Formats: sequence, structure tokens, C-alpha cells
Amino acid sequence: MAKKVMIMDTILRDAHQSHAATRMRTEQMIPVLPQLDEVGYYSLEGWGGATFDSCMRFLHEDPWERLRTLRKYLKKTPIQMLLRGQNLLGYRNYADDIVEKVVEKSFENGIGVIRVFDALNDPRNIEASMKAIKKYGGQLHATDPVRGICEAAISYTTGPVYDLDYFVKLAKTYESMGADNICIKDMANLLLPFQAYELVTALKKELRPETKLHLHTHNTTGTGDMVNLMAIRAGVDIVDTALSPLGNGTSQPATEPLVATLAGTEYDTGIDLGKLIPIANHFKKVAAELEKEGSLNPKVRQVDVNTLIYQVPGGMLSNLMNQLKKAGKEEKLPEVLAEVPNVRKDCGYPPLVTPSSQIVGTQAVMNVVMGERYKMVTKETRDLFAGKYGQLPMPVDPEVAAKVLKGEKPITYRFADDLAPEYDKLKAEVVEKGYYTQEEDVLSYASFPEVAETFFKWRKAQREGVDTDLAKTGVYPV
Ligand SMILES: [Mn+2]
Repeated sequence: MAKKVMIMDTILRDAHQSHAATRMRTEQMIPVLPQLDEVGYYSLEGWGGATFDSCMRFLHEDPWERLRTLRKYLKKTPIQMLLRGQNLLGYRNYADDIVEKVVEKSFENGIGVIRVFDALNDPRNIEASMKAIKKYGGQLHATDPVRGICEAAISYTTGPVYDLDYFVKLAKTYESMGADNICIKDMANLLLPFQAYELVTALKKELRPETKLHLHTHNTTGTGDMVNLMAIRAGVDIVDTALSPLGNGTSQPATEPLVATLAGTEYDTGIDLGKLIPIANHFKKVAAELEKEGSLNPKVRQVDVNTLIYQVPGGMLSNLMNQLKKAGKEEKLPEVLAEVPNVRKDCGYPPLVTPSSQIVGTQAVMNVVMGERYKMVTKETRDLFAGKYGQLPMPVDPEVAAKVLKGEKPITYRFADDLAPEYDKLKAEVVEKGYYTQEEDVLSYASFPEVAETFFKWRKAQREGVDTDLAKTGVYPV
């Protein structure tokens, strides 16, 4: 039976987040948006993840305005975004009223598909987001069948608990919570081709036939194309790729080779390679611009086999080396690499992704450098043991927990249950500061208060032609 494979291209989000510190500007996207819209992708990932922060922090762009611009040009193809569960577009836990508002406004401004995940795979951490996605996405979906989609993502990792049963059970939980799509999110490129085949086979067997299975991997270790191909042979519905100028290496496997590989087979994507060439030519120029301004280091395109050898994500290894260098103990790297799995075991085998990869890595460095395990403990390690990031996949080591928590009682409920509604309070602050122009401003401010304020100030100066600080004593054009 013919099975068309669908593609999400990440060129507008993860590709430049992975290769160029999320520095692609909206104006670098606009010229080819109409052509991208004609390709026939399942979706175009274009928002969320680090784009929200980067727009305001580095690019003087309103992320909401970027979204509206993308939507203006992408008339057929749904825009996909990445949402970090209860952490939304930022890094802290938000109250549920902010979660609901972010989801509502994302759909309203043009998002078609929301991929939501939790770093610890704790369903409670994506529950509020999913409820909002079903509510507002459901309304959108009723009028526009390709939009309003809820995609729940599993953070893929390896370790003693992470067998097929674990992933199938979690996927079914997410499905029962209302997910239209299930995504295997292999952000560290830990998934290997034959394991991908087994995993996809098991999930396709257990999930409802109407649930689409979506695979997200990277090509950091050079296995990405093989992972995608094996997943396709096992029946995956959608895979993520990035157009070649910003594909491969730490980014997604490139789009064009996969389209060519599948052409004429039962998995044919239906995408015309000829349509991709002019778009790729455009992004070649954009990549060169990003390289010239120093946002893109050509090293990101190389294959890094460290993850294959040490079983720690590429980014984590370089963090460990930096921390040891600062402590003047670079020779301790082998000991730290041996300590990482021990710490991970002590705290119940969390997936090693942001933020847990930093927490476990830093603690492993401390344990080795101090010469005594858990003599010094970071606040983040304590919070992890205290249940504040969510439920850990396995029980923690009781002796280590006693040493780390020093009498603090771990919570067993969802951390966000402790958070009072915050939208009205934050809105009052934005209004009082004189920056309020739209409801979305409150959400930008909630996500990154200082960054948003600096951006608002700049925006106000642009619009009014005055610097608000200077305006107190006199009016100066800027
Ligand atoms: Mn990714």
C-alpha cells in the first residue's frame, strides 16, 4: 500500500536555532515564503523554541509580529511551533492563566500546529497546555482542517527505564489526553537507526490509526538520514528535515536528499525537487550572511561522534569541558564522564535535555572536583530532587536524596498548582510602564521581563521618535 511520507521543514526555526543561534531575521525569510508555501510540506516550523527570546533580545523584532508576517505569506502550509509545556516560551514555570493565553494568542496570530513537550516526560507538565490547545485549536480546526493540531512530543532518551513499553505507555497517555499527533523528539540525536525502526513499529502498532506519528531528530552524530529512513520504512507519517544550506550537522538532516531518495517509491513525498532548488539558493545566501556576521560557525556542519561514544548529548559534553576548564581541572574529564550516569541514576534517570542535562552535568562536575559526592549541591539539583521540575521517571536514591534535600520535603503535586494567576498583575505592570500596545505584549513580558522591557522601550522610541529616558528632560529624536 502506498504510504506518502510528509515533511516538516525546520528552516524557519530549528535549522537556524541549531546552526546560527536563532539569528535569522524575518526579512531574510520573506522573499521565499510564497515559494515555501507551494512546496507541499506537512508544516513549516517557524516559531517557538528560542525564536521568541531571540527576536526581542537580539533582532529588535516583535515575535508576534513575525508570526503574523509568516501567516500573511503562508496561506496553505500550517506554521508549526514548539512549546515547552508549563515553561511555554521561557524557562520558568508559568501559572495556568498565562499558559492558556499564550496558546490562545498563538493560534489567533497564525499558528497551525503546536508541538508541546516536557523535558522529564511528566504528563502533568503538558496537561494545561494540551487543554488550551484542544480548546482554541479545536475551534480553529472546525473551520480550517489543516490547522488547530495538537502534537504531544516525547523527549527521547536512553537508559534502563526507556524501553519500548515506556515510550508506548507515554504515547498512549498523550493520545488519551487528546493529542492528534505524537512526536518522538530526539533533540540530542541519541536515537539510532535500528532502534528507530523498532520504536516506530511499536508505536504505530499501539496508537490509533488516525494518530499521526512524527519524528524529530538531528544529524549531530551523522545518523540522522538513516534514522529517518528506517523510521519511514517502519511507517512513520511525518519526519523533520531542513533545507540543505542550514541542514545536517547539529541541525536536521537535509530535505533535498530525502525527497530524492523517496521519489518514485511507495513513500514518495510528492515534493518536486525542482521547487526546492531556488529556495535553497536563497537560504545559501542567508547562511553566508549569518556566517559573515558571526552567528554561524561552520563547525556546526561537521559530524560529532562524541554522543555515540559517551552517550551524553553534544552540547552537554562541551559544557562539562568548559566547567572543568574554569576550575582548572581539565584532566578530570574521564572521571566526570563516569560520574554523569551515576548522578543521573541517583536522581531517577531524567532524560538528558535542557534543563536536566545542565543540572546533572554540573552536579557531576561538583562531585568530582570537590572529591566528595554531593558535598556541594546546586539549587537546581535540590529542586530536581524536591520534585519541582516534575516527577522523575524512576525513584531517586534515598541516601543521596537525604543529603541533597537536608530535610526539605519533596512535593508530589504539580509545581504549577502552587502558582496564583498572574496575567492581570503582569498586564497592570506593562500598562503602568507605558508599553502596552496589545495583549501579546503581556505574554512577551511574562516570558522575558527584562528583555521585553528593553525591546518595548526601543519600539516606543522607533514609533514616537523619542527616547523615553531622554524624554524626561527634553525631547530628542533617535
Ligand atoms: Mn530540535
